[in-house]
Order: sequence, then structure tokens, then C-alpha cells
Amino acid sequence: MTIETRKLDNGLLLIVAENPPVNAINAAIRQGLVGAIEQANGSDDVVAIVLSCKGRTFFAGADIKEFGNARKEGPTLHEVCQKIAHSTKPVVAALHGTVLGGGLEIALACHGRVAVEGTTCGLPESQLGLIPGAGGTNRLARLIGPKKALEFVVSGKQIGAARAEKLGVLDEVVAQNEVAAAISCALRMAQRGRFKSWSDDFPADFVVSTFEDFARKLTQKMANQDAPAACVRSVQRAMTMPFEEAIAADREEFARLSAGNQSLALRHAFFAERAAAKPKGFDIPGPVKSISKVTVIGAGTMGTGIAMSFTAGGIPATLIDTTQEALDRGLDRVRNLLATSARRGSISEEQAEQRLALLQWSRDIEQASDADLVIEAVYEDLAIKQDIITRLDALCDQSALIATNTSAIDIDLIAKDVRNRDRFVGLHFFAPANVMRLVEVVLGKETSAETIAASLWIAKKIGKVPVLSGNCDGFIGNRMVAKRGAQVDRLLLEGALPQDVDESLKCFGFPMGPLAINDMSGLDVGYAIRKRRGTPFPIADAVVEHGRLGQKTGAGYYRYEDGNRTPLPDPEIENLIASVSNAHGITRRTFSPDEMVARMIYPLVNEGARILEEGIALRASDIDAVWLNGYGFPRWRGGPMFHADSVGLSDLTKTLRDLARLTGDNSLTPAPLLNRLVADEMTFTDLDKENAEK
Ligand code: T1G
Repeated sequence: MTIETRKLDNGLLLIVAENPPVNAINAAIRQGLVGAIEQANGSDDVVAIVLSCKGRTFFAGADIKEFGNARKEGPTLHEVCQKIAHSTKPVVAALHGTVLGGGLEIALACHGRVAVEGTTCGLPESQLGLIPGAGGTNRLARLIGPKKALEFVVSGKQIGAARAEKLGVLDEVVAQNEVAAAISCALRMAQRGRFKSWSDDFPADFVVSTFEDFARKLTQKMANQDAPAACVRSVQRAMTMPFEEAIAADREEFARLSAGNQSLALRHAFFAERAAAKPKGFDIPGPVKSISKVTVIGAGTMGTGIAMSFTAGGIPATLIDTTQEALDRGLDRVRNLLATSARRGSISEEQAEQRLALLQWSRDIEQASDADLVIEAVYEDLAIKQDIITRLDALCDQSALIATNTSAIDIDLIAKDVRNRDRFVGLHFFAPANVMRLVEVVLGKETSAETIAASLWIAKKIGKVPVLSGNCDGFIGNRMVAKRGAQVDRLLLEGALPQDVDESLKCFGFPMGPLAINDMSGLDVGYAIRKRRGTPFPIADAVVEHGRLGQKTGAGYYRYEDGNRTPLPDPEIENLIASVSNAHGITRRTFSPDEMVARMIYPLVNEGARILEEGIALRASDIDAVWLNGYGFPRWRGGPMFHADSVGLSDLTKTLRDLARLTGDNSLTPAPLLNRLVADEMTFTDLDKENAEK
């Protein structure tokens, strides 16, 4: 970590900071910046200052690892920003890379901001359960107005340089050499003798009631979360209180949030996703195999979604299917999805065209012969998959990776006739594959360390969250979701109604309830799997046997009118459920939402503990990464294992024991690992730390 200062002949002091890999702002950086500004202000032959960073990006934010430390060393980031804002010499920031959080706050405290094309800016603190803690909200609201500032801070999203310039966040965007442009800008400011500092003048047109209405609409879907509401208060303070008072209130709010469970959970999620992408415990010899050409076999919904994920990461992909009709349907699907994304503004029209151009279509499997990675995404049938994988093994270059996208079939069975099994791996994408970030990287008996490293690398490169999984029925996520499904069916059998069950998990924070999701994907899929496994669900089986397959038949656990996809409670299903309860001799009762949530979430945790015991997952935080990115687990609760730590493993295991006794379902008996952690007064986070140190 370094802060260099270089005084140029023209009186410009160039400050260059470096703290790989992303120039996170830690105590040493804060100390160094204050010293450099003081040095410049105290030196008569310095007329202006430029602040820049080496490496891949300008400061990407405060060092998240520092949060939670009781005592932070050195000046606060707010003090650094104040030192810059009140400098007697103009300070201009030269920006590149991802200028985020505290990095953007530092830039906003400067008197000018010059960025190179390709730079992005953002205040992602709300995604960590926080608010900008060093005056960022205040300075931004004064710069671009309260409404735009609130959208920026609440969303936590990054915006591109052109948009940032248009908004007024950046003063100039150059094609190259932002440092030279920033130097010219700073010298011009010095010559003019005046440069902007922050004053207490408020926009005359700020009307609290209008702003509050706007804020209510913007944050209505985040009612359970603390940070968005805190962002609203912060922007309102910026518009109604003197700067220093507003900042002081921000810092109090920041301290409260950073100590709160939601921020702890969101920071856990941040590091969990990065840890999962690391192949802990595998000796990876040499550089990771680079992958620059991908082929996907099967142009159906999954196959096209997978291919789109690669083209979104700039990697060409070829989709192969047996009939022209299948290819044409696939192409139509891709065109529609890209057009929708462009219409929504999540990508530009140009990006949509570029991604489409990166896709090739063919009916000839020989086209896969020069791919670096081939993924089969054909019908979920063992024989069909075995045939495709065996043909690919014979066809593809020996260095190519061959992957199956199966969601439940034993991947060693699929590869049983493959000669070169060290390059064979499961890459389980989640529907819709072009949107969902999770990829379970499933290891076969002979999958090599190189294949693992390349799989993790390519998944991260295309913006996915890869998680290593052992090869078992359902891998990590689906194996756990089956346990929740069993409890959902029992709740219905014992007295709950579909809308009660779904509402309880939606209030917990899931975007949709499990029964509405099942209706959407089709109830016959699960029915077939249960028949294959011999694990009947009384209610779910009765629903299918009554011809109610979900949205596709207009009725499942809910009814659907006139092709509308909105789930509507249905008296018919309530009568059917009651008749099945009666046939099982069960007297129906009501449940509180909390009881239903515990009945559905705790068995997830118990199965997660078993998955850890068996080594199917490397870390408890990996299981959290699976649920946060594949199943909509509310991010501000950190995932099932982090949530279990928050509930307290002792209480959780007691509830599981009671449930096992109540229902006679022995699978609810606490896993040995859970009992061990309770006995040792450890949490899952403690377990991960203990394992990481081995
Ligand atoms: N603090 C500490 N470590 C960080 C970090 C940060 N802010 N950002 C990244 N890392 C580590 C990360 O853990 C990984 O480590 C490595 O850098 C590469 O990251 C006061 C309070 C910048 C877009 O939220 O969004 O400022 O695994 O794998 O995919 O108001 O990292 O190699 O050991 O993600 O190229 C606000 C968070 C903080 C930005 C790069 N800033 N970072 O993505 O690499 S709060 C953020 C990111 C704040 C102020 C508030 C991304 C990235 P390791 P990576 P990437």
C-alpha cells in the first residue's frame, strides 16, 4: 500500500495511491491522503493537486474488512473528505475503473472530477446495509438534486461515465489519459483563482412532502430493509440541515447500521460469494485454462439462457440442436429476451446487437470440435445425456472441458463411457440462466483440479457466482429445497392453505412463495421425481392427480384466469386439501407465520449441515451463496446458514427436535454437526473460519 506524491514543474502536485487489488481505502490510505493534502497546502510552490490511483481502479470504496473493528485507526474518511474539500489549492480527481462508495465520496469532495471512458461510478453502500458514511449523499444531492441522488443511493447501482457526466457527477470524460486531463483542469482552476467548495445553500424548490412521496414509491418494495429508509433520511437531511449537522447525523446512522444484523448479513454475502469462487484445498498447477469459445448443445430455454450468459461476458457461443425449428425457436427466444433487456434499459441496443452477433447456430455437432468448453443442456434424460457426452468426448479436442447442465442426475453416471473424465464437470445453471447468477460447479469422481479452476474462473468471468458441489442427488440447492418441499406439504396437510404458506415466506423476504413457484414451473416435474425416488407428498401428489399442473393448466395450488399469471386463492384446492387431510385422519389447525417459517427454513439448515458433514459443500458460506443467488433467499438475512447463526443454533436445534417428535419425521432430527456446534458453542461462521485456517 503506498501514497506517492510527485511535484511537477508547473506547480501541480500529483498524488498517486495504490492498495491492490481494488485500492480499498484503509487507515493507511486515509492517513496518507491527509498528509499529502496538508503537504500541498503548506507548500508555496504547489498551485494545484490531482488525486489518482494506480492499478485497475480509482478507490473502489472503504475497506469492508475494517468494518466492525471496534476502533478504526487514523482519520475518518469524512475527515479526509473535509481536508480535500477545504484545501486552499484546487483538488481534481483523475478517475478510472469502478469508483465506488468511499472512492466516489472522495471524488465528490474534490473540486473537479475527470474520468476516462469506461469508468463507472456508484454508491453501493445500501447493498451492504449501510448509507454513504463520509458525506457522499450530501454532496451528491447538492450536485445532482435530491431525487436523482436518492435513486442513485437507494439502488446502489453503478452508472457509466457518459451518464455520470450528463448527471453532473463528472466534469469531463476523456478517451484516454485522464491524469493529464485532470492536471489541465486543476491548473485552469488555480489560474481562475476560484474553485467550488461546499456551501449550505439549499435548492429553493425542495418540497419535503413531494420528496417523501417520491421516496415512498422508490422504497416500497424494500420495506423490510433498514438501509433504503436510512438513505431517504440522509438525502432529506442534505436538503434541510446545515452540512456539518447533516453529516454528523449520517455518521450516527452509519454506526447504527454497520452494527446491525442486516449489514452484517450483507457483508457476509459479499465475502461468501468471493470465497466460493476460490478452489480451496485443490492444488491448481499452472495458469488457469483460458476459455474463449463455448458450445452449448440444446437450444431450448436452458441452452439459450446459458449461451446468452457467455455472450453477456463477451465470449462467443455456438448453439447446436437437431432441427432447424429448434434453432429458429431458440433464436426468437434470444431476440425477444435481448429486446426486452434493451427496452428496460438494462443493456443498450448496441450491446444487444453485439451479444446477438456473438451467437452462432448449427445443426452439426461437429461444430463443437474446436470449442474450449462444451455444455450439454439437452432433455433431462440419462440415456440422451450419456449419448451426447460420449460423442463429445470423442469429437472434442482433449484439452476442451466437457460439462453437463443436469439439475439432478448423477454426473458420474452421465460420464460412465467417457474416456477422458478429468475434464468432465457439472455446470448447473439456474433458470432463467441468462439472469440467475448461481452456477453449481459439480465435481465428478475424476474431475481434475485444472478443470475445477477453469470452471470457477469462467463462471466468475461471465458474472456468475460459482459454488463447488459434490455429486449427490440434488447437489446443494435442490437437495435442500426438497426438504423444504416436504415441510410445505406437511403444513398443507396439517391445516395451512397455499396462500398462508407463500405469504409467510414472502414476509420473511423471498420474492415469491414456494407454491406459486411450483405452479409456475409445473407440478408434474416434481411429481415425476417423487415417483422416481419413492417419496410421496400426499397433498402435492393429489393436486397433480386431479389434473392441476400449475399455470400451464390454469390451476395448481392456485387458479389462474384468462391466461393471467397472478395466483388466485381457489376454494377448489382448499376442499381438495381438506379431503386429503381428512383421509389421513388429521384434524386441521392454523399456524402462525413464524411457525411456518421455522418449519420451512430450519430443515434447510439441517440438510445444509448434513451437506457440510459429507463434504458436498466446502463452507457454510458456500451454501449461503447458493441460496442467495439461486433461490431468492433474502440477501439482508445472509442465507440459511447465516440466518441460523442469527437465530441461535441452540434454539434452532431444539425446535428441530420438537418438530421431529411432533411429525414423526426423523429427517428433522438435528444433524450431528449441528449438535456438535451447539455443544462447542460455535456458529457456522466459526466453523468456516476454523476450516479456513486448516
Ligand atoms: N473492501 C475490501 N475488499 C474488497 C473491497 C472492499 N471495498 N472490494 C473488493 N474487495 C476485494 C474482494 O473481496 C476480493 O478479494 C478482491 O477485492 C477482488 O474483488 C465509507 C462505507 C470493486 C467491482 O461496495 O463491488 O465505501 O477474494 O472479486 O469482480 O461510505 O469488488 O481476492 O481476497 O469483487 O473485479 C463500498 C465492493 C464499500 C465495492 C471489483 N464499495 N467491491 O469486482 O473483483 S463501503 C463497495 C466490488 C464504503 C463509505 C462506505 C467489487 C469490484 P479476494 P472482486 P471484481
